[in-house]
Amino acid sequence: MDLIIKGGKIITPTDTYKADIGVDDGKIIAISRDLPGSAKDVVDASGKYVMPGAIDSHTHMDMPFMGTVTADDFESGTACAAYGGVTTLLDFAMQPKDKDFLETIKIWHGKADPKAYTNFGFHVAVTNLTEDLVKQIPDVMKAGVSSFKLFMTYSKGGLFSDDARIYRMLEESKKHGFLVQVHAENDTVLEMLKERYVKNGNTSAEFHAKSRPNFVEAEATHRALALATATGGNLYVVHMTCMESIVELANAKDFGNVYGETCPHYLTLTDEKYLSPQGKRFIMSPPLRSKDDNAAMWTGLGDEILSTVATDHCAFNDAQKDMGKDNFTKVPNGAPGTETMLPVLFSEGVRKNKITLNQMVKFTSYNPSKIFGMYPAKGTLSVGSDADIVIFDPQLEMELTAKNLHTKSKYSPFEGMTAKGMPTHTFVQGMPVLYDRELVGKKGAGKFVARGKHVPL
Ligand code: DUC
Ligand code: ZN
Ligand code: ZN
Repeated sequence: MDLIIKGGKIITPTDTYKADIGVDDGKIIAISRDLPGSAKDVVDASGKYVMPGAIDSHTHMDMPFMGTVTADDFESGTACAAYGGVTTLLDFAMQPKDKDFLETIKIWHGKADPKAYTNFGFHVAVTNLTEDLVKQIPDVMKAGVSSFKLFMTYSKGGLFSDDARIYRMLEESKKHGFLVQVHAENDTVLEMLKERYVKNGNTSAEFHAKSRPNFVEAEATHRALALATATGGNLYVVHMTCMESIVELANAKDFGNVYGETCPHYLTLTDEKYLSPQGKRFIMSPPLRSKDDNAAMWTGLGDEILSTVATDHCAFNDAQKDMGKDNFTKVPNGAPGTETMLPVLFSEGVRKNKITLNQMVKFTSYNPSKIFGMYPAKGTLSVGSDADIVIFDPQLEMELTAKNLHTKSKYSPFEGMTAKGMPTHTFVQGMPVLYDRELVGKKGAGKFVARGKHVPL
């Protein structure tokens, strides 16, 4: 055997038990109490949790956006992932307006294949849907990409898709078994509000949030859900942030195959951050909300109205954020997060009894593996599955601050928070990538995950 992980507590969505895990040739080959035999490496996991590696199903590495390019590429971004116990990330391959989907995927392979420490897959972020491109979808699925995101906003940045295009993709999703993701915000209303604030000289970071209030998100969420119900398509609403949107999702779940995601920052941070001298660092879309909205998101998870947590890792450094020094509309939107996802969820969610440890695994591994077509190779610890494994020390404390983290943004939105509970080891298909908190993996060793059809939960 290549590896035995001994004496840990195994955590799955449904079970918690003590057992050893045997790994050979990248796969889990045995799970049992006091596993007999020897291995090239034996890791003592006593006192720790052994969990399926996390899947961060929402990242933006090396992506051109708002006049710049995100600060983390697939080298630094997947290093962050490994430090955070993330074994697979699903990144948005942003379609250049003059390229088709297959060309877009090729561009993203060029960015990721030589650099990744962890496994990775792609969604296509659609910016220019035509009927010719719709015909290409079966070939895109053959290339291992089975999810497509459409933006209901960013008309100014050229990313916007209208309702008819979303409807068409939902129709096709039912036919072919892929997933349609939407970034849900009402574009014309928020653009009008932005313009009004700027015209009146209200250009500081707080007006980013004020120009994108809850109803802007909830209305677009409602519209996307209505289109999913009407078509019978497969819909996944990314980065949900507020109570009103959760209510829309809860109502629609009885009628359609619909899913919602939230992110650690929408669970733990509020719009007060925009008033701090570092307010620009928190400019992301949708924006941070209120304490009540944080609470609603935890309830949405606890009650399993939401299905996943992912990070929307979209890192920019301070110099990039300063592109909008005098005007919030020019600040590149986004924040880093993949390294801190499990520590924040564990410290703020599991420790504070808002979700269970088994639910944490469900939202960050099992559910995304099913929804995004990777189950049972990923998302579980069972014999025959890929040995994507994280060993997590619930007692290990770390301050979530730039000097301890690895994003090229050189700050964390959770700056000042101390997490209690950190990954110590991350194995990707049996390969040690993080070992005793040391990055030991090889750049370029991470593999593309060719995904299958969406599997309804
Ligand atoms: N929101 C962000 O904050 N960044 C990237 C794209 C997005 O939708
Ligand atoms: Zn988005
Ligand atoms: Zn995003």
